[in-house]
Amino acid sequence: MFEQVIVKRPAKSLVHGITSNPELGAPNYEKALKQHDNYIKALEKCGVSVHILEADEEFPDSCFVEDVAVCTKHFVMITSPGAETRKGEEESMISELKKFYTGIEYIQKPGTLEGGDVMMVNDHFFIGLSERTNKEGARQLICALESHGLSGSVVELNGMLHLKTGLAYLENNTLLISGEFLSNRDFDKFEKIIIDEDEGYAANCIRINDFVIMPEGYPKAKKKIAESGFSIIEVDTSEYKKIDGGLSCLSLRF
Ligand code: CIR
Repeated sequence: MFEQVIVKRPAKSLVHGITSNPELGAPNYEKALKQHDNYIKALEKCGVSVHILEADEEFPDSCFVEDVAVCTKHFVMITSPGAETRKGEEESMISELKKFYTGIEYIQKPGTLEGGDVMMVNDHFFIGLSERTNKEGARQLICALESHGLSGSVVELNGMLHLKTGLAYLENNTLLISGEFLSNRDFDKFEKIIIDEDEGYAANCIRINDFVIMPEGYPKAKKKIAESGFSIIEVDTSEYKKIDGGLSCLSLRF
């Protein structure tokens, strides 16, 4: 069960967010705000308390709060973003997380780690080694997890931005999976819902209590998730997609 969720309002500087798809154009700020409102409503429908932080203009990507912390049931790890323009974004999250956690730990340089690379499956955490998360960052997180009776393992990435760009754990031993992860043996033991290449963006969903929140506009993925017995809430995230952001990136859930 998740009880608390933290989100941060998109900044006007969002239009300068990092993107691997410049051909999609810059996000429309007004539309992004409306989509954020709807995202918050969807979270509330799942029965969690949503804590809404003010926008931080200094950091264009700061609405993607998932990347700056890894929340576990015993402690929170403040990360060390690997992207140059995101370094320092984590600072403002510390005081908010202190309201909920007494155990706060920190990834130390030269370790880098972004929360989008961390997928929690019960007491185990899969950690993607990506352009943003290095071996040292992953090692520090695994050490911290083990000292709290949890565990972690690394997954080599080969082109995906983050681990959860192509994977989502929906509970009940079920994974949404796409792209390069389809052939990865690390995920053999799971029931898999395969997301087709042309709907790859829909592999980034979040299971919150009784619902799966998924992006709007992916009919094949929606059908498969519904057929597996999950109740779906759809949210339009088109403006965030333009800068490589998905549903999970927009919240911290614990
Ligand atoms: C970035 O490149 O850092 C942002 N434009 C998108 C971050 C997406 N975060 C995530 O997948 N957890």
